[in-house]
Amino acid sequence: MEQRRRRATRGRVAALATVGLMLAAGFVTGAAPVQAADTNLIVNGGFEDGLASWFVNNGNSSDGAQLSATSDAYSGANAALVTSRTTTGSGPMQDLSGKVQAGQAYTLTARIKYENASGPATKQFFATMHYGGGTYTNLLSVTATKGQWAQFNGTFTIPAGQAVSTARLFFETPWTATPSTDPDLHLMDFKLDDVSVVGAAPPAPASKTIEVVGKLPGEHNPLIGHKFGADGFGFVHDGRVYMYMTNDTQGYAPNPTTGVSPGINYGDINQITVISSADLVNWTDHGEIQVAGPNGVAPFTANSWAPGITKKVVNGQEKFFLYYANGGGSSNVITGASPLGPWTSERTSTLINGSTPGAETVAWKFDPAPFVDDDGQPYLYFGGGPASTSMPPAERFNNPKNIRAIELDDTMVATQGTAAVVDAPVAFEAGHVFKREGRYYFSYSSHFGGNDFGGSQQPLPGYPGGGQIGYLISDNPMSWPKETYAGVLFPNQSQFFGAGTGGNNHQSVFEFEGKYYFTYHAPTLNKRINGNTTQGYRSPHIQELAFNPDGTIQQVVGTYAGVNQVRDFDPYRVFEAETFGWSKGVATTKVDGSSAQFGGAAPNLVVRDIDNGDWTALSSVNFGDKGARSVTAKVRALSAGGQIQVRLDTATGPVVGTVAVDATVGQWAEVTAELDGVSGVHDVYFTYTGPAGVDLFEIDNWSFQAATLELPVTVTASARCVGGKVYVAVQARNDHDAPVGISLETPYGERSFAAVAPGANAYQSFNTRAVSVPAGSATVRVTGAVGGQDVTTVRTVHQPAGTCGG
Ligand SMILES: [Ca+2]
Ligand SMILES: [Ca+2]
Ligand SMILES: [Ca+2]
Repeated sequence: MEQRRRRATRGRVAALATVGLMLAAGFVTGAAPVQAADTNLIVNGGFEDGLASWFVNNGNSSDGAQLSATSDAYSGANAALVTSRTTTGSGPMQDLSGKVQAGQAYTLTARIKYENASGPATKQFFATMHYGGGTYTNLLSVTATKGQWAQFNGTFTIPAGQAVSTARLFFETPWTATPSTDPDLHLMDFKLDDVSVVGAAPPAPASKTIEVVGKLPGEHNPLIGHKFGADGFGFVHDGRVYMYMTNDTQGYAPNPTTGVSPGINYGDINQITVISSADLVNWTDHGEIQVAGPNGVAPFTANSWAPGITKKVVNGQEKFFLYYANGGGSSNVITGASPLGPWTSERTSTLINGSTPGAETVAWKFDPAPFVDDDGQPYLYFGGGPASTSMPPAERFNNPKNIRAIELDDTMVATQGTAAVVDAPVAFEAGHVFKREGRYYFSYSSHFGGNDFGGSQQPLPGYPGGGQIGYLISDNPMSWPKETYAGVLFPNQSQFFGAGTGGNNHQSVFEFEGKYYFTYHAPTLNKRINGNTTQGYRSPHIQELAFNPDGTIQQVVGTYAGVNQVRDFDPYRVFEAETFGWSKGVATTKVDGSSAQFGGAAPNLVVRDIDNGDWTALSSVNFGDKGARSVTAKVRALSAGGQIQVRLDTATGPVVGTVAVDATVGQWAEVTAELDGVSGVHDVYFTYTGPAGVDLFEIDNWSFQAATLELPVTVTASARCVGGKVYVAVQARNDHDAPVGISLETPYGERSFAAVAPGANAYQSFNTRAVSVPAGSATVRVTGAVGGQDVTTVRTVHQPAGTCGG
């Protein structure tokens, strides 16, 4: 079928191939149209880096060949040699997807040679583009003489209507259905060198920036509005909550015209997104961990879904273990020196797979969730997917026995013993365990029925419906019979967020400062972008989790309001600009160097794509009674004339300061503005203005500077003669509204007063034991509290000269 379509395509492009022939033969003079930004789109066209970026065309399953480097080069040290060709299309290929554009003209050059002794005296070769499916177009042709390098040299224009999302260039001999009947004529070896395709530079990748306000001011769900994140796993360490998430933004590709992305493709995802917060409303974006894929921490894995993390002291060192699903087939773990890395792989193969004892019949060996018990014993919960077909349909539906519990050994990167069945009713995926008051809670997501689960079946009374979060309570982390089932703790998210928000879910539970919290996902940001027609891009949410006196869980209600802010935000320090409660129109990107706030091991991001009218905001910032004197931003100007307005409470609230981003364009610099009238607790909006249509600047971090706190005091000093000796007297009146400590210090002695009442004086007359003293100074040190903050004010007072007699 594909071959037939392919043959038809050949016919339509015969004329173009002829033009190519004429160009190659030199009948047409004059250079191809040259554009200012012309670029060679081919990587390693001279094969001087061996076969890097080249592979054998595999557009049809019958295509196949051996590709190797040869020193018989047209130029340089290397060329490519293709042998053992199984079809006429079996030849060297390079992927130009995303580089070539419809309607553009390109100049193609290449050198080709064949020399098989039994081959024909001359042979035609094609340069061909595979546009995906059965669509092939011959671009250029050349007829080579045996044993001599021939040259492709001509232009081709990609038709304006051609879809180019797949565009793979390869070299071949003219098509015939059964080349094996005359391999000397059709399947000869050939060599290739000096390939170039020159034309318009590749288009910039379409913007992924989310332009809508995805998290509405005042609301706390979804946690972030500038990117997606699914399967969130909440983890508490050192006073912060970290959320590790499947990077749903990785394959998000909104059409530049319609703004609508194709539906999510989990196969695109090999990164884990990390955010953290100390207050559960203002979240810091720590970017993505490149977990899997050729450049990943664990390159022997291809995907990184549904992370779970825990920490343990191993060989005296606290380490962080991040587990993830390598697609549906296996699970793995990487090791962090901190919750933010750096990350390494202690394994060279997956942790959970078909040879894990007790997991052989688990269809999907994914969704690994770690749990370390109070006694230090670690466990891993994993698994899901269709149940064994050997089960009766009703059992297959209600008790699929598709999830497992297994012990980890002390290394945390290997299992020990045999996995035990978790008999969670209607189970599908997303197992997770936490412990409360000596009992273990296993939660999970239920399946959606259908043929994989026994066809048309009904859940047993009390069992979950599709896509709900159920839970079990057990006294033993390895024992989960169906009798431990305790109910549904969260219905499907579409019950709360409406049309377009259904689908799968994945939960976790964490305890933070005495309260329990429940994490789940919902495509609410996707819904704010596209309305009720969502494409499956999920966002993290958190709700508080409450328990009944008997330890059962009160069913969670999903809301946009989310959870209360745990504490006010402290502005008097350097904090990352990629921290915000709400935002509009911005994106973030990782930059070289470490985080000013989180230290050398932590990645650093900057806020980018800042246009006129964009903003970021912080929730409940506490400036204290005395307030802030100034704000400083580390910025990189990208155009002249950018400004940052600091506003209170809303994006259109009063401007309390304006930062002129007047640093040299392209260089990082600190810019500061004085602030006026900023005290107490406020939401803070940084609103960005400047020339329209250009990126204004990037921001790395912020800091606010507190107004200097002083204790008010009135000080005097005098000298007089008493009984033939000079006495120096120092007095300090407490003008503060609360008692203060005062010390009076002179060269002739010191005296301290512990608690001087408001309006009262500290006074001491020091005997100098001299008949005459020169002028000098006395020091008055006042200690007290202003707005709950300890303050010391030091004043120096002039002490006049004094003399007796004379
Ligand atoms: Ca070469
Ligand atoms: Ca923007
Ligand atoms: Ca930063």
